[in-house]
Amino acid sequence: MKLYALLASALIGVASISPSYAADYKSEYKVSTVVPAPFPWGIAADKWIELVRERTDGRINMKAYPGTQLVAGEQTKEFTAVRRGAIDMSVSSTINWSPQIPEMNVFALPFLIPDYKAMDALTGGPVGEKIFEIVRANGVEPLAWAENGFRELTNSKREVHTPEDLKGMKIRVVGSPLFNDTFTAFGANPAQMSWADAKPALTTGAVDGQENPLTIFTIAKMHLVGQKYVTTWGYVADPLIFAVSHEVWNDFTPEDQEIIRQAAIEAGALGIEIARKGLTNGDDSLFKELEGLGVTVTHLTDAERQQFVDATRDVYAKWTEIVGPDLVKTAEESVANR
Ligand code: X2X
Repeated sequence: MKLYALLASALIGVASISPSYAADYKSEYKVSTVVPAPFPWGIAADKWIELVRERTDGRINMKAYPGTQLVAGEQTKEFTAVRRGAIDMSVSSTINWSPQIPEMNVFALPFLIPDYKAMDALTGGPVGEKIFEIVRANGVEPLAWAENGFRELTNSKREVHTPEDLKGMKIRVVGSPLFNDTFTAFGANPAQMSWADAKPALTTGAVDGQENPLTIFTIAKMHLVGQKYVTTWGYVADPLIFAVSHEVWNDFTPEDQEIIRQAAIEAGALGIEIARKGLTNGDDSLFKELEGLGVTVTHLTDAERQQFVDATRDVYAKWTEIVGPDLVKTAEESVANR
């Protein structure tokens, strides 16, 4: 009798709380990324998934779909798919969303961001807020920032110290046409292609080089596809955004929304920490690792770097108009006051 009573009250309990969740929840939420763990990007996505699972006792089941496979590898079409609800959730590069959201090109304005402190000042300040507002107005809920990193130049041909060294080199780029403009201004020959096509193109020599954070270089073992030269120039930075399509976001209870948001913030902090490991705070182990792989790492002198900066001033001016002069001004102020 006692057992029946217990069981009955347990069932009533379940029945009375179930309408507040579960009813409309999917059995799986698909999380799009470009690269999986052990890239810092994939680790950040996995952490998000794990924290949400733990904190909802498995009620919210997210699963990572790397390689932007949900859009057949076409990473610059990811945002449209998230907006339409064809992708539930994502951890996404601003580069890949910049073809649809011109303001996101702010992070790729050549040489706007001199260091990590400046990157933090942008994502953590009014620029980050503005970008989140725009994403939200487009039907996607932005939750937190993580990081792919500073994109450094690599190639199979020679050490690159100045634009002269880059002349005529075929360089793989991705994102909005800003990247084509920048590499054309350097005197290189840019070729736009997805990440899925990049490694084969490097392997066959269809392209000579590419630009990506050094964690991408080491984990993807780019030295094995002929990339023998790395130039650290810090020309653009690549933050990542945790996001949820409003199509599914609006189905979550406010409590679950808060769990998902908080988990993204924590996963983002971890992602940023890993993305910077070996590259900052007096820890240069990643550069040592590169040298150990037989890669020549060229750190530019200020005068050499200035030549690249000078080469891109017209591109910077042109894209300031596209990004929006007010947002660029805010960004420049955030960097100056960091
Ligand atoms: O495609 C790239 O270069 C990558 C992996 O860094 C991005 O998705 C922006």
